[in-house]
Amino acid sequence: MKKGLLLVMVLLITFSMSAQLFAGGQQEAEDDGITILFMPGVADPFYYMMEKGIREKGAELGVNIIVAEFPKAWGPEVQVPILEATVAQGGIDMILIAPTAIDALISPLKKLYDQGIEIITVDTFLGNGDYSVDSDYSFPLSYIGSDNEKGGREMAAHLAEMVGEKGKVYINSTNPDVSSVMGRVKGFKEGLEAFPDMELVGIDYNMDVQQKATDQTLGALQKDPDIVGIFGTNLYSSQGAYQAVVNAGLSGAVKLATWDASVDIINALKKGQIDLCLAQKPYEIGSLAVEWGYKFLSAGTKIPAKVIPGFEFFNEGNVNDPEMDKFIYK
Ligand code: T6T
Repeated sequence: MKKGLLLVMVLLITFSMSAQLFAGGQQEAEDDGITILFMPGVADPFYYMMEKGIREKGAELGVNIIVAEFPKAWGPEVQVPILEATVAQGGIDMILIAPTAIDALISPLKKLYDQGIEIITVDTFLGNGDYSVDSDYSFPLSYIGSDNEKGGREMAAHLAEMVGEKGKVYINSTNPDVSSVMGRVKGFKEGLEAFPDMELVGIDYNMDVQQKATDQTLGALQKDPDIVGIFGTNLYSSQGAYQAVVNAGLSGAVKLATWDASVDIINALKKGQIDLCLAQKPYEIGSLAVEWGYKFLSAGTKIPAKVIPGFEFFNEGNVNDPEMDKFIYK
């Protein structure tokens, strides 16, 4: 009887110890008093992926993460009021923000910086993005995001190859004053210079409205029916341009080089209706931003002025490769 009781007690203790250990493994690190705010550019799958990276790294490091309301449209007039209202609630040590313009965000962010809040810009930057040289926009600690010019150059080379290095091409972009898409357009134009038989016939700005991108691309195809290739510089530009090419019955005939790996774009690539897609690494951008922010706030570690995760290209050869799945924005 006594032996039996002892056995039950041993079993109970073992069970409770392993339950505690298991729970410990699942637990997030303890909150150490650092609060970081994420201010996205707009409500889209790219920034949802970034939010995921931010939240998961925050949980791992014990950083308190606040995510501002996702702006429903792109632009400083929507983003700044959300930013200011969220910061006014207090307690923020650092802001990770995708500024929706290179110039209009300088003054609102400087005001917050002067109140003692550190800034890292993610995905987009202020001014020319060089925070290592003293200027009125060099107060952020770092830019963490893609090398958009490099991506644009590589995009041009791939598109040139797809169209036999000759013919007319068209760009659909979002804004003329947003660093990310500006860089992509600049790089693309530079990349085209290597192909003397290729001509850029136009560029339109859709202000991040997909239907506008469709209408503009249809207009460009009517004006220049011999366009052979189109570059969409972000998710909505790409999805809009894709829709235009489908509506015009030109799938396959006009090559589509797209930026941002949304599920819709990857599905279109699988169907052979899109030819190329550059996938950025938003999860990694978010995760790195929290990691560097934490190191700076907790130990004063200097953050490199630029932190650049790479990107990946989806094409018909690798789009069904399970290894590529993790680069789709889900
Ligand atoms: O392309 C991304 C981002 O990099 C850009 O700055 C804005 O548009 C996206 O969020 C895609 O919609």
